Amino acid sequence: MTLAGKTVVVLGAGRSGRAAAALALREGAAVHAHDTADSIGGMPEGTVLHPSADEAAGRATACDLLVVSPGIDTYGPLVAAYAASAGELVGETEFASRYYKGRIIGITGTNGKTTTTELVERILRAGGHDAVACGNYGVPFSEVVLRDPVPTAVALELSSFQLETIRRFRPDVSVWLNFAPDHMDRYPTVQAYFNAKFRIFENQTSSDIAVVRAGEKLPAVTPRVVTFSTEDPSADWFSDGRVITRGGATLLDLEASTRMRGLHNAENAMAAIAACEALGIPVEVAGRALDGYAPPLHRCELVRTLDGVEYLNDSKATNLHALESALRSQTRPVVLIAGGKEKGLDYAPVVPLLARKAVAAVTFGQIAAPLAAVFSAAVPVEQSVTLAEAITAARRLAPRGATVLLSPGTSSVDQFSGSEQRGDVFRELVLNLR
Ligand code: UMA
Repeated sequence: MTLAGKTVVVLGAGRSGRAAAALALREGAAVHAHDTADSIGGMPEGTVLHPSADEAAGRATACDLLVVSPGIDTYGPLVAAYAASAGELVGETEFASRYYKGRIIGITGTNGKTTTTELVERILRAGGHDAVACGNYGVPFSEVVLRDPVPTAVALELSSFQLETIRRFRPDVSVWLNFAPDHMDRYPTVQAYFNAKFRIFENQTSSDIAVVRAGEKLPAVTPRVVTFSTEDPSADWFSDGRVITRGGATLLDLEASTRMRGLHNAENAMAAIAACEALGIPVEVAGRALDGYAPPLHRCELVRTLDGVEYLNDSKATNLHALESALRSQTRPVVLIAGGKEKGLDYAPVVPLLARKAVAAVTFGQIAAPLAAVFSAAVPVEQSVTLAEAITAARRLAPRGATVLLSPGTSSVDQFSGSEQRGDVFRELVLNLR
């Protein structure tokens, strides 16, 4: 009971907060949950609830350990108020890692984290581990630590929000997929966002491994680096997007034996195989584990073909880089549907790619007007308010043989509860088209 006699304050009573509170209770702490919402539900029994949290409540609260949920700005005034009288401030990932003794493959990057996390879990299981995909993926790490038996390995998806509050957290293998500006509504600069993510390597030693996309501009890191690439055949792992090779030998035929398509998926698969090999899982086992794999929903998911037009659901694209990846991998003329919440991103860099790949675009949501202004430098653009209106407009604009691609390029919370709900609504609307 390492926390016996200690007071733990959990700030944010969502999924992470609930799991962190349960873990702190197990460890014998007196646990208080604070949340800015006016009611708190679902916390484990024994937690003292403090709804309507604000800076004044924070200043009046002392604790030994403050566990901050990832959705709360670590550098904002609310956390500053709570941190003033806290012995130590950590995030939920750091907190859980202190009670976990299994192997950790930590996965970060601006895009592809979720797919890679899923692939790593699949390979780890094929390699004999009782592995779980968790972290930003959906299941909080603390929840996994509380399981009985505790899984022997985790595929831990890590957002910048989770990494910015680590202290001693040290993955056996870190995976750096890619980096592009995102979350500019939370970070003052792109560099600040990069710095948060780069902390994944901070506590690794020379006996640990970092799996990194070749060509990423990273400062030197301590762990041994293994590279993968779809551009540079001299990387440790190489793919042309169709097959994955190493040392010239084909390991996995993506087109023939999986439903993964596009260069970004080849990168995700290579990163996952390399990361698991670092934990001792033979590449042949990894190759067999990925046989038959179909990517998750909402990632360039083919919903249907109607009047010769394909409708693709890429609702998971919540930033510009993901939108660019989806556009780049299209082989038919595209009518792009994009838009959603204002995140402070600059969309001008996509204009040349849009001009090459698209015949028209439809914008919707909070950023419909500014996005339309940027996109109109490349293609004819129509503006809508709702996703339903955007689909109607896209259908009208799409010639036979085209692809209507929902790849919003920003988050959904101006109109939906999250990107999954947005994708589900898109699928349903498209399936109901007559
Ligand atoms: N809250 C406050 N004050 C605030 C903001 C929020 O009290 O200023 C409270 C809310 O009222 C709510 C709680 O905090 O009760 C929510 O906490 P949270 O936003 O940290 O969300 P969780 O439910 O704990 O989910 C988090 C991750 N959410 C975020 O990082 C925003 C989930 O990632 C993750 O799956 C989950 O932990 C389990 O580890 C989601 C996400 O959107 C999928 N991630 C971002 C992304 O992928 O782009 C980073």
